[in-house]
Amino acid sequence: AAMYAAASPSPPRRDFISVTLSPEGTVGAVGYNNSKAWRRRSCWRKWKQLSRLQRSIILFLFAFLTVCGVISYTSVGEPWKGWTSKSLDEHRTVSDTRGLKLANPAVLPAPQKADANIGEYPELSPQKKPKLPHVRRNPSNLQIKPPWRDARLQTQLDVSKIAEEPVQADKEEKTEKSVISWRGAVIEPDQSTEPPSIKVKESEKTSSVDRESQKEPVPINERQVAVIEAFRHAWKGYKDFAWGHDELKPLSKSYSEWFGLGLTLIDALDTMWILGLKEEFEEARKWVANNLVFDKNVDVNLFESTIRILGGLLSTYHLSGDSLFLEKAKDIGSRLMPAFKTPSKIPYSDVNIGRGTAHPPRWTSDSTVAEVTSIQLEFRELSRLTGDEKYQKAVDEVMKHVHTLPGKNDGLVPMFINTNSGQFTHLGVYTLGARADSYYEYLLKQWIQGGKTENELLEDYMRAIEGVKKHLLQRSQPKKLTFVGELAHGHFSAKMDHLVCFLPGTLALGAHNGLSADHMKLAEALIETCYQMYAQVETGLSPEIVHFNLHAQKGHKDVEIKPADRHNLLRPETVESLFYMYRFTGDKKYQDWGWEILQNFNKYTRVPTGGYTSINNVQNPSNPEPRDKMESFFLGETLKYMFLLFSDDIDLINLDKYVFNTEAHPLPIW
Ligand code: DMJ
Repeated sequence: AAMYAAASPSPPRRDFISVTLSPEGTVGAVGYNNSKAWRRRSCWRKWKQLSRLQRSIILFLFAFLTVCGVISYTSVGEPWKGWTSKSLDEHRTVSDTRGLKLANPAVLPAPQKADANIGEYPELSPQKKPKLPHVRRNPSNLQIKPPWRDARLQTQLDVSKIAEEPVQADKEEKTEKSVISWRGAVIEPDQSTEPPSIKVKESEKTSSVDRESQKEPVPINERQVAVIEAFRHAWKGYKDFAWGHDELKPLSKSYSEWFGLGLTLIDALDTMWILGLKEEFEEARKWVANNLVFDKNVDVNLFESTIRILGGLLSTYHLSGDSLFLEKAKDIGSRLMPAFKTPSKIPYSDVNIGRGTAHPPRWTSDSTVAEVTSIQLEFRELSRLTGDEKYQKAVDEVMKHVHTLPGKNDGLVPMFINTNSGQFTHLGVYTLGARADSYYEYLLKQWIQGGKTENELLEDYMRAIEGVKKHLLQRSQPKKLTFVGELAHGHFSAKMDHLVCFLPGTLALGAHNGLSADHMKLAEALIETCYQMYAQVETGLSPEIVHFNLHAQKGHKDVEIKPADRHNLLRPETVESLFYMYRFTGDKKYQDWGWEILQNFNKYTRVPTGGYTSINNVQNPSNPEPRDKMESFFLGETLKYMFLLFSDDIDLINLDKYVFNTEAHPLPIW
């Protein structure tokens, strides 16, 4: 500072040092150099005045401190260097190697900035990852090996011997790992993987099955055998009466067509893989190879065909490593793209996959919010696998648009969005049920899929859950069950769709990934409610919609059912959430509840000649009024989640490696 001051035209007052610059530009040091020389001389004089003993002590201390310094540098310096370069790498991969420009810029905060934003979400308290109660085998890679097994042999198993004892060492290893806190979220470093380059490496695309093949098969238990038996029974009906068609009509021993694309068969492919049904899988594969043709003049619903067909093909490709499924996925994926050609880029609901044209439903130019925001996992994965960014770009654009759109109520979204204006319509109605449900699910799941780097998704998710707490949560009477109602123009309705029962599972998944412990508490309360939606009903099966009693009335249960709502479509949401709850808590009551539900499906919906059917009346055990339809999600989701719920093998679709799409098709976490 003194030098700059001396160089200025009118130097300020200088009290101690005078410096001038010589014409050659060298420092003509008057006071400064003289005083330095003077200090050097006076130090030397003082050193000389010391006794020999004093000098030896000082030299010894100096040598000792030098040695200590060198030792501590080698032990502390290396990890520090590693940590620093890791965080630099993280920054680099986020901004450079993505390959595709993300709509939501991916920002993985560097560890040293961990606390920077704490306070913005005070409700997010760091939570330790729950300890896993199950036996864990060698760390596995991405895929599972086909567990081909003969289910008949498994009935002889001694179920009591099946993995129950917790593995302490492994638990400790888990909790010891350091965490990165971001806005209060605790994120395991090994989960916070770098975002993928847009095209997955060739080796990753094909070899995941081989990498798993070292694993020894885990024996299955009696309940899983019962699921396999149920699946085989359902499959028999489909095979005998509906082979290659969309849905089985088990009573009339025929089929119904929706898109004419073998919907049940495709939805069930990865379930067969997971259940180890080799013969059935091979037969279905042959049908896909020889008969599945997308070049058809047919209108399909973008959302339904994405989650069931594209999702089913992608997950089967990942589990089996068979490129046939990837080729088919690419084919259907590209045929769905015309849906995004709208003035607002919010996709139309329907696409003609043969003609390449798309349109909204006949009566409106609106699309459903859940539909346009629940196709992202699948299209993003398709981009990753093909290296073609157009799929991800299209769906990311939708999320980016919805992120900034006005009309939300504390993060809760309306149910419709206009494809011309891009604005929400029918404002003022908020639900976690039909038409909005999977918007919330996919916020969290995209965040997980992308390696927990896309902050806007997490922000929208956290805000929405706060919105749920603020506007939609109530307690019923007499059991004080916590439920999620609806809000219509400021009026609360105690109505809850069975569809909402995806929420406990999603909340638990968020908590497992480091979000607030409150979310887990809410998940526990809500799954109890979802179970009661079955347990309080005469058949032990939930209706499509329930109304909760807000006031205690003699002789009334918590759950009331309106005549128009008492059907059951074999839906998966409660079983899905039971699966997550069991995985994350190890509490066997969740398995027991699922077991009750399976038995009631068998009692009231099983058709003796093959297949299961939706029913019209869950309140009439003597005549539940079969509807004569087996939805594809019964095989795609309900039975798959049942099988996983009864499993103690956390590597059977490891939730730190896979994220399920909304149709229960597991896709890899990048
Ligand atoms: C499935 O197609 C999906 O789970 C979707 O998200 C909601 N509806 C059905 C199952 O109930």
